[in-house]
Amino acid sequence: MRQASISALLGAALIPGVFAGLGKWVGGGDCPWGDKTASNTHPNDYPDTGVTRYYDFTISRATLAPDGVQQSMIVVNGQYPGPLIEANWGDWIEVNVHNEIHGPDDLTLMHWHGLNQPGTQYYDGVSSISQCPIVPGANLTYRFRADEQGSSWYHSHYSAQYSNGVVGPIVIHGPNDVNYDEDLGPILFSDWFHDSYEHLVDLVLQPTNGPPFRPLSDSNLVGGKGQYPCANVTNGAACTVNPYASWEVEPGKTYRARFVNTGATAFESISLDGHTFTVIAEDFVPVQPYQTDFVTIGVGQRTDVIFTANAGSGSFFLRAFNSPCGDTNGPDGRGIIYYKGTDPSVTPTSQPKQGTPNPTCGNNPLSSSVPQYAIPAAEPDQTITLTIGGKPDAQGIFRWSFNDISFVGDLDQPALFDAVAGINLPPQRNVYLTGTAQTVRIIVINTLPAPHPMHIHGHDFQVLAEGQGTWDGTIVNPSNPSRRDVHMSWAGAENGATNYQVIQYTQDNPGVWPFHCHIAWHLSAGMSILLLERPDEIAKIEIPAAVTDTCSAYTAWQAANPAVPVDDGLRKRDLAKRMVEFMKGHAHADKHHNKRGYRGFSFKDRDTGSLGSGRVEDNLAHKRDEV
Ligand SMILES: *[C@@H]1O[C@H](CO)[C@@H](O)[C@H](O)[C@H]1NC(C)=O
Ligand SMILES: *[C@@H]1O[C@H](CO)[C@@H](O)[C@H](O)[C@H]1NC(C)=O
Ligand SMILES: [Cu+2]
Repeated sequence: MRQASISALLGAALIPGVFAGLGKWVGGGDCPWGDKTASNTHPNDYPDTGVTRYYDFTISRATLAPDGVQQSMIVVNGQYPGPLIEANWGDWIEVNVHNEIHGPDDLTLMHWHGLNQPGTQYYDGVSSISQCPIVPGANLTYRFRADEQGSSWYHSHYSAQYSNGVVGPIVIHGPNDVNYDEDLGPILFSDWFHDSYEHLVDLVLQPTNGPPFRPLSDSNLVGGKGQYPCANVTNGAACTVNPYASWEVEPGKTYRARFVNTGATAFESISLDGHTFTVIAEDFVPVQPYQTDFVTIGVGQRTDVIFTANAGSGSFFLRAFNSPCGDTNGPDGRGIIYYKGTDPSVTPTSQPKQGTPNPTCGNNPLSSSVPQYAIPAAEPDQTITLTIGGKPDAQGIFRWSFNDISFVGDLDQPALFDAVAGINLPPQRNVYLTGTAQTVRIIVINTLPAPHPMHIHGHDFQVLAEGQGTWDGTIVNPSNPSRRDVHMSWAGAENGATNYQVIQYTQDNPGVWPFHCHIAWHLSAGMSILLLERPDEIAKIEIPAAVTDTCSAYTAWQAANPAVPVDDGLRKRDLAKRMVEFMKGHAHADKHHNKRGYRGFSFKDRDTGSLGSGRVEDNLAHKRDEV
């Protein structure tokens, strides 16, 4: 009886972080992709299923406790992580996104990470680029193709809003030439902050006159859950010890697990005690299976693995370690894989895998990443060299840049709208005209110590090379290089040394596409360029009225709500004061823990409103020295 009630407690209905196992495809009938296999089908050759999958999302505030500490969040359909979007390769997906963020009101919109939006860029859901934000009380229906297949996520692409919970998993079923018995579904990994995104962005964008402020996360969540040490709670928030997310396995079976990094800054090293992973997909690309004890994913990256339940019985920690590359007080994330018949509420005694240090914060070696469908590296028609930079601006605010330009968007003038109208984009959009080039190569040079998960919209890229020093032109696996949509640009360049990353993509999707760092704070501080692909064809894009209407609604809303500060591109302006009142309203006072603040930020401090210099000094104590 005890066991039954525990598994009921841990069931999908009560713990949305844990998904029930998935089928091989959605719906019954014949295999929706017919005889297409991963190795015989070009990734653009998606089936035409004629099916649309409908979803209805309401974005609202909620008080939840992912790591046991109650806090105010912004979530999809009342849950964290948000509901699973599940479709078959080639289906259409239609999601009606309702902004019901009130008390206080906030803007939102939704991005479908890794899907390429062929012909539908206006549904890419990126503020200042593909639409205006959805205003409170309004809604927008996105309709796009499941043009790639595998594992991914959706998230708000408005400021750093997703770091407060506006995320959820996507599974697109399609061919993978590696067999397995069961699909455990998506397992989301995320660093976690007990603080509002507005406040965090404010801190990041305070004048430091030096290196950037780097907020430390409080926890590392596995499957949307973590165990924050309640004794450390200092702001009076209620805290309980959450059960870890857990998944049941049966001896002898092989399982597919879909790891997704939905964090703000985390770099996750994932391992399963007592078991070895076989990697079968990276981002949306099925790869030749390779074995590893550790899977590494930066923000936005996904790795699908299979593992065989060959340990007989017992329970084992699924570990995610966000260190040394993450800025965190809580690097140690855990979930539990337990064999049928084992009580998942009993703490495993399993021992961690021994790993080798990864000081560059790099992904697994490029040489082991070989797509199942081979595409050779073509000669590029255009090569862009981007040097990552960063320095304080005239106000002393640290700005990230590519080739010395820090991206600034305009919320009420999406870049796509200008591009369709043939209006030249201003210099601060950091536009690279790639025109009709077939193949564009981008060499990213990192002269600074911070690692960056570099993400492209509208495409997968090939990763040709990475390393320290200067690229000598050697391509790793030139007949079939790694492909994905996020790749880590290494940390560790010091003393004038540089690291490089070489990627290239095929221009098969006209549009104005961001190529950006996926660390939320870096993007807020300008770390993006725009690729202007086939402008003549962009001019033919017909943006649906519902999308252009987001701008008139947004302009009207802003005029009617002049006191509500908003994001001026990708970053939030000056919201801390208002959030003080808001967070106070949500602090569930606990007599035992009512003295101090979040990680040293007390409500008393916040009551001073402006981020005065004393505050800044205190906060800066949390940063490390390098950028
Ligand atoms: C808003 O949602 C309603 C249904 O709730 C729907 O009829 C309408 O088309 C949606 N509007 C947009 C712009 O998507
Ligand atoms: C909790 O507090 C202890 C003692 O100050 C500290 O060592 C630890 O890092 C804290 N843990 C977190 C997750 O903040
Ligand atoms: Cu970055």
